[in-house]
Amino acid sequence: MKKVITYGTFDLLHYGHINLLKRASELGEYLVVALSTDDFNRLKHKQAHFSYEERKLILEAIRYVDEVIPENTWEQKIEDVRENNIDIFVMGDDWKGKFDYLSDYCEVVYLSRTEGISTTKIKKI
Ligand code: C2G
Repeated sequence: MKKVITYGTFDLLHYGHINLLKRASELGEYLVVALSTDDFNRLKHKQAHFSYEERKLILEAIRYVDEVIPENTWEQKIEDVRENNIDIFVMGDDWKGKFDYLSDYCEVVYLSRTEGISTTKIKKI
């Protein structure tokens, strides 16, 4: 069973997130989402509207998502890949190149972002 992992805050969930999760899920048979905790969001200088528990509830309801785990630090990815027997790491291409170090442990795939939508834009509207 090919396992995929991706990371993010996924606040104010929108179709850009869904496009990413759908394509990520199509790369394997099982998709793990490492969801940024409220504390980690502070490290990312992000203020999510919904709490971790609320964002987790929403993500777990998505047909493409098989499991949600917490993302607490920048450094946990190698451990996550090993502990979860991950085959493919996926991120939107706004992160292109940033996680290439993971290619020693799994395949690294950057998928194109969906243009014209973002959580920031929704907040502004
Ligand atoms: N995304 C996308 N298209 C958009 C908006 C977001 O494809 N219009 C993707 C991002 O590229 C990312 C995922 O959706 O792969 C989640 O986006 P965010 O919640 O903004 O994630 P981010 O804060 O970038 O977290 O350790 C990695 C970080 O946790 C990444």
